[in-house]
Amino acid sequence: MSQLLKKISSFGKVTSKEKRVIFVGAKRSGKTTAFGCLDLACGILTHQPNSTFSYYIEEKSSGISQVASDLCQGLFPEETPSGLIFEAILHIRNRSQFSEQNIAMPFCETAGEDMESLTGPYIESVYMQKPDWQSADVLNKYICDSHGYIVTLPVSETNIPWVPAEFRDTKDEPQDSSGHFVDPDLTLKRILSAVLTYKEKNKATTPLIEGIAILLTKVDKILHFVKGHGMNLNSSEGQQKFLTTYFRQSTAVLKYYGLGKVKFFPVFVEVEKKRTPEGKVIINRAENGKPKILVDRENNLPSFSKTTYTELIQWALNTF
Ligand SMILES: Nc1nc2c(ncn2[C@@H]2O[C@H](COP(=O)(O)OP(=O)(O)OP(=O)(O)O)[C@@H](O)[C@H]2O)c(=O)[nH]1
Ligand SMILES: [Mg+2]
Repeated sequence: MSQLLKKISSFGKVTSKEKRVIFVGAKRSGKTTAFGCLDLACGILTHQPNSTFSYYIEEKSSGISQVASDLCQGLFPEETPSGLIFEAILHIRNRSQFSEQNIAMPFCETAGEDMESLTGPYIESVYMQKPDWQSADVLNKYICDSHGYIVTLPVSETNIPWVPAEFRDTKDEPQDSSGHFVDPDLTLKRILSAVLTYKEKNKATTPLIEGIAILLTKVDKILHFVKGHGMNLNSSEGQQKFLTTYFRQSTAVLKYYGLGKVKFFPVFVEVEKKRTPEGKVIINRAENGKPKILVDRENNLPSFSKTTYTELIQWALNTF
């Protein structure tokens, strides 16, 4: 680099303030798995030749950095204990000669029921505010005063009637604390409504939402059938049709934000399957009863939607 260029870059380097993009979703919607996949995708991007990208993980719960290596071993993460607020913050950075961009992505461990009690005060009327309003307020501000959101919506038999039989006996469906199935669409709608209500009430002080990503998780369950239902998830019409059919309530709130700001990312890890002599497809399971993940031993990676995760990181860097 010439002396002149060195001088310019040391004076003129634009370092953006760290933007905050919160990662939220219902319990069992695949957040921790998505975190592990993002960790792996970040690693891939970091190690590309001449890469300007780097990242680090701020651990908030012990074991979170284990997730990526567990996925490489074919194992899904353990259930995140309820009561934690953030399990990790993923910090990503793109540093070129003249600019530097920093984004923090806190993984909000708001198992559905926690999130509802925390965001409740902003949904209910002033006459029905909960006693924990004060503590909820701090968290609400942290969540609501963010520049963007990545929200997980899982493919689930609760929403999509044609999820194939082998995926119907799993224990991975979204549930509340008493074991009742919950509709991930409804949970997400509540989270989005709470953020929206907060932003409307605090227009002068809270940052505008610059982007929202919908991470449709567990897409491997329907990957081979979705086109047959007239919904090509790689086309924007197909995505629209899919979302408005199966995630009606969340999509309605997102429309209010302006769908132009919303980007859709279908993601998955692939699970091991086998066919019985009778022709029935069954999923191989680990000792803890969770499905086993298909592993690409050659590259020491799980079989997952690598390209889409890379696109998600690019989207974050281009949007914030
Ligand atoms: N088939 C399939 N199953 C998945 C995928 N991602 C997650 N799962 C299943 O969903 C379960 C829950 O995923 P997690 O990543 O733990 O979800 P979470 O949102 O962190 O859940 P909690 O921490 O319990 O709130 C896993 O144990 C798997 O059984 C996927 O891409 N494909
Ligand atoms: Mg989790």
